Amino acid sequence: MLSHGNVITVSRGELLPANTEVLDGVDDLVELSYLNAPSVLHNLQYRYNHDIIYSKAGPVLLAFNPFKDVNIYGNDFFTAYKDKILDNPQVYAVADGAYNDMMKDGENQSIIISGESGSGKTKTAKFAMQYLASVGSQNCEMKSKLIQTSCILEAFGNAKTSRNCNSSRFGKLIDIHYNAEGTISSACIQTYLLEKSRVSQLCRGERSYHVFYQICAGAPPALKDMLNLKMSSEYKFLKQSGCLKINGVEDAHNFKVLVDAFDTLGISHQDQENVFHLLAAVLWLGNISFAVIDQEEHVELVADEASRTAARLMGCKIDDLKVVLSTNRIHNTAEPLKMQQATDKRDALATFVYESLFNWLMEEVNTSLKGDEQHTRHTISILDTYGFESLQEYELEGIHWKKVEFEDNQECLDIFEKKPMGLISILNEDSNSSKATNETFTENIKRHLSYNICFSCEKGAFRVRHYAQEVQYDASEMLEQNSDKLQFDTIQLLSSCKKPLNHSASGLMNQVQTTGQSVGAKFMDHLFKLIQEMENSKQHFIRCVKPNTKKLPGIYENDIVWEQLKCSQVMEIVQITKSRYPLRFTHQEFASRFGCILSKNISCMDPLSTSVAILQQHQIPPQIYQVGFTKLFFRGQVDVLENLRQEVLNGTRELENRFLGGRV
Ligand code: AOV
Ligand code: MG
Repeated sequence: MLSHGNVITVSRGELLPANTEVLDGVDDLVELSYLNAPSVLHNLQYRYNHDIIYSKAGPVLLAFNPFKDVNIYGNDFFTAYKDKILDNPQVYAVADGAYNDMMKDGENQSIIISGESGSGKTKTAKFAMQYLASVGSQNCEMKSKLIQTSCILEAFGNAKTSRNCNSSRFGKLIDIHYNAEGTISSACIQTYLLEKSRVSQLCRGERSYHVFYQICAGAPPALKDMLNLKMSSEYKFLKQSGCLKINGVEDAHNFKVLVDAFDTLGISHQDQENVFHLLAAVLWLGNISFAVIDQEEHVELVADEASRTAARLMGCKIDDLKVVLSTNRIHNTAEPLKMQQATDKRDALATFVYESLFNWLMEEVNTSLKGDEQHTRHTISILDTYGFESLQEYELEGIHWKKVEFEDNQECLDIFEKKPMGLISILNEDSNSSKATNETFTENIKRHLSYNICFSCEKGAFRVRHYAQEVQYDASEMLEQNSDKLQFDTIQLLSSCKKPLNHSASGLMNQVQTTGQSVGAKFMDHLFKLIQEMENSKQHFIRCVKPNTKKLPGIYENDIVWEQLKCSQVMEIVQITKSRYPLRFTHQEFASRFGCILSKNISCMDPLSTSVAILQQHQIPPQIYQVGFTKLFFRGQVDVLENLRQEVLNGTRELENRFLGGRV
């Protein structure tokens, strides 16, 4: 009979054993006697229906997105986890575990958060950060700075997508440094892979970065005047998707919150003004238009409000902007452009302006978080990746507990660094070649790296087995990331503009001229170091799960959940954990749990003797358990005992009821 009362007939072979009801809603899936898909799903659903959004799958914390506020965060809960009054699965417990391990073992820690788009990674990262900021905060200023960074990062790096109204379009690693006493000494945020195309191109129903709508809605009149700022509906970059607002989000209010965050981080008013200038410049660049000037369809930039304002805000002459956007300079002659080329060049410029702004801001944030660096002893890092739907991203995927069978990491290092044919060299070479396409690049890396046991490649994606996990990289977008679309004349124009554009432009010139290393290769290098760094730390995994695709509370869709569990190999992890770390009870726990099924009087027996007596009386095969001094270890299941216990409890309850009934 199904739970809703329908009766169906199935053959015996199709039935899977269910766990006893006693095990309904256990904290850790490892505690389930039977580990089959329906049992696991049932357990998680049971918890979700009771608003228990966190569970353990062995060493991994599963975090279900509640899509509503659940009252389990904040000061009281912080204290309860810190003082170990609460120890059920929770992100605070993971953060606390990392902090304690760091203090105890003197080892760096990392908290790695994965999950698909909209599953709650960024929220979870924020809760972890809040905990870690509070636990080590005799330094209140650092705590509030750290907490305020989220607001800046999200304004500039998050946007509404079809899957998540506050989707991160970049990855981030937050390093929190502690001194020997366990107080925060400084912090550092590394960001990577900002989705740049979003600045100029939007899908229907999505939005660009929040900050654009915030400034349009919330800038005070004087600032609006200074920037010649209009409503968001006036800008082509923003209005193209037909979506300017997000339900329940107050862009104007969020602008004030952003300015407060800037102030808290000590970003000067002059710098804030620069930031606002460049944001408005990007919007005005998008409105620049071109007019056809001859029969060969060559175009010229129209000198109107848009181009004049954009030039003023960037700090360059309109004539220079006109030359750069209407022509390509080839050997000292200016070759006129056609419409598509000119708009592409305009969009590349706008994108670069935004990217420079983003990078500069991250530097400012980090300068502000520097604190008392020289006393840093250890670090806890929080990695918040970004969702699956994006092609640009890489994803820390799955956890392979069966550790790679080689002693050192040389094989893996070779993939990246081996010269001349490691990944970084190939990437450099191909991005400098005009003939290279995504296909030739993929072929190239396949040809040169397939020999390596840590490398596998399929359909444009390749995987590298790092020490404890496999990382998937997307080859198809890597080349694109890597090619610097900006032409030299654009870079020159930017170097005459205001801060921080001039800095980034000269940075670009230096980099290409002196190191010959392209942007993408630099990124790979960076990412690679980052992964190495995490592998040298003790890792704590959090896997976020989206219980439904409707983004609504209270809905649990079995197939959606199952897909995600499968993807992250949750069942394998639980199984391995179970076989490695069998069920454990202290004798005390075991005796008080199963004492009721012992026929002898146990009141005079110590817990160890009670445990042994229970096992013997019920003829539990000795090969499935071990008796330790303080604990009992089980390799298999104690289902027989659980069932007996249940029977006894039911019987007692019946008796009690009868007895009570008689008395009333
Ligand atoms: P993501 O980081 O995993 O997506 P978010 O952390 O942005 O997902 O979460 C998406 C939304 O789910 C949030 O804006 C909240 O409304 C809600 N949410 C998630 N976790 C919680 C929680 N613990 N309590 C309350 N609400 C929550 V992406 O960045 O798109 O991959 O690329
Ligand atoms: Mg996110």
